[in-house]
Amino acid sequence: PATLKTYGSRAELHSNPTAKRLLEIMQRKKSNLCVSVDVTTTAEVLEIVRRVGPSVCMVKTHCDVIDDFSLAFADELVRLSKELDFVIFEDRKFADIGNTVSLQYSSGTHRIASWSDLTNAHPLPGPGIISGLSSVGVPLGRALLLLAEMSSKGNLATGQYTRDAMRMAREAGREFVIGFIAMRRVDEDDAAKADDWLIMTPGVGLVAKGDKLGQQYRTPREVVLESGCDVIIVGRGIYGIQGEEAVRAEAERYRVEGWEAYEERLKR
Ligand code: S5P
Repeated sequence: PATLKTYGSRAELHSNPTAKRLLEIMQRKKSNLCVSVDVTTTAEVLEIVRRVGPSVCMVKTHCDVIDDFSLAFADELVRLSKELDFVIFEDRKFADIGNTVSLQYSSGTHRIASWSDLTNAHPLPGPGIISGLSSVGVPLGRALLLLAEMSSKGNLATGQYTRDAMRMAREAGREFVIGFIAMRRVDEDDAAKADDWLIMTPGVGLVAKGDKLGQQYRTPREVVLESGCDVIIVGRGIYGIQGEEAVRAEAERYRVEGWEAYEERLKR
């Protein structure tokens, strides 16, 4: 199963260039940490990225919450992703018909496909959402995650919905869809067939157990060791810490926690 293979060796199981690059970065930097930079100015985003960049394999954005978003900002983020060696994940959560999402992905103010290596989509609208996004993303070497589960209290992505999300990914093939947002290893059936999916997991915190709006947190150890997930996604637990030096130190603390949980998992 994927949980017993190294990140580096799993790179060979992927043909998608973003999946390969991400797994190689994880191995090289000893990091399964993605920092979610959910702040509202380009200056703050770049400042946080410069601080946490050396500790992460991936930076996750919500470009639609940034007051002064521009394509020049996106260029700088891409430059930093090369300098500091990480993948960019715009957490757009597409959820419309294929034609609409292809326009939302390629065009508008944000032109997400032009700068973001990875994005995600809800499987809710059916397989057309994958076809629409892949028509834009595949020629650029981009990749997609499907939201098979969510971290928030009372969410509807459970049971048969989660299984149907998995089936949709399998049927789409592995050229563009590289894995899932999920809370646990949802791909146990596929592991037997040597199909490797990346499981990326938000709702991670070492201190808080949740927020006032339904978010639920687990520790890196619970997520990586006990639930077998590949990437931990941490937002406020890192960028919410007071003090610039403290943000850097907190990212490093989560990197070490996530990596130790992974190393322990390999020994099982
Ligand atoms: O189920 C989900 C899926 C996502 S992508 N739950 C989530 O929290 N997210 C995102 O992860 C969310 O949009 C936010 O950007 C991040 C979690 O942030 P935190 O501050 O709660 O760590």
